[in-house]
Amino acid sequence: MLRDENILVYIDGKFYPKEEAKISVFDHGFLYGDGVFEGIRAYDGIVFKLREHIDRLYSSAHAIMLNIPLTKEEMIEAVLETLRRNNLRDAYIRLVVTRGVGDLGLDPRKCSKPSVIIIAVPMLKLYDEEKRRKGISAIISWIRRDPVDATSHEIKSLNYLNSILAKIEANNVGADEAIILDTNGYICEATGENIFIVKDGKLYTPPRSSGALPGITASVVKKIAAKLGYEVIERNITVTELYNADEAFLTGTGAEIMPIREVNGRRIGDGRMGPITERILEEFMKVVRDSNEGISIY
Ligand code: PXG
Repeated sequence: MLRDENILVYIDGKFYPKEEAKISVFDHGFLYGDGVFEGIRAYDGIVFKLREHIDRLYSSAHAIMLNIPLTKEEMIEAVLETLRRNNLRDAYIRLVVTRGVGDLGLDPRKCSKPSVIIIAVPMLKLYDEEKRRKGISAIISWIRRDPVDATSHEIKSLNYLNSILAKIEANNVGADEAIILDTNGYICEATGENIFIVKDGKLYTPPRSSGALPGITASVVKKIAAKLGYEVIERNITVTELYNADEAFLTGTGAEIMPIREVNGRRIGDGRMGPITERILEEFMKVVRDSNEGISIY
């Protein structure tokens, strides 16, 4: 098993041992959070939905007028090469593109060369398996999601303070997660996961206009639900609807599918993983290992 301190990090076409993998303090990714990223997983030698993650990375970059110095095909190859160099089959991959080195003013025109960074580690475990069965506790954060006409989370940028502030509130009261509302007070998403509720056999999830990131896991879950015969409805969801849902769960690359057992002290459904969540999770764990759903490393 690869030890964490032995990992090789890709920076701008070269590989560096972890200790030497560094970027400039003048990089605007560091100074201003000016850049974009993706979190990707590989399961048993297959990078799950790699093409979709690369497409989203380039869409985020396009929205902030950042020209990634690699073609999509070259970027895919760089991700695969990073996994090969690290001998990984199961991995969590963090792909970051920063605006690059500039001066101490925020004008991105001063940054001539974006940097591409690829970090791959054996596997990120956000929650243990007991949490998976029992579900997580959540609070509703006071901080609202940046709306679509602000620093929208439709762009997966390096600006995550909006989510971090919500996470701090969850940490302060010992909750596992924070649910963030949109500017109109409807449910938006969690700090790094999309949200679904189940009511009377149907699934509901907030629309894109809430400012949530269009999640790749969420789109897979929508397809699985349809295949299993459950209707999925995208519409505004109120806090009261969440409290009274039969089931609720989060989706994300890191969290995969995570049931919610409690929100602000209100028990959700039976207070453990519900039957529809369980069926979707079971199917999801098959899909992530399907070679048609990703790109082979070796
Ligand atoms: N919303 C936000 C704000 C996210 O950052 C998702 C939803 C889920 O999207 P995907 O495409 O992954 O289904 C994300 C994804 C972490 C971590 O370290 C966060 C994400 C992905 C992986 C790890 O907390 N965010």
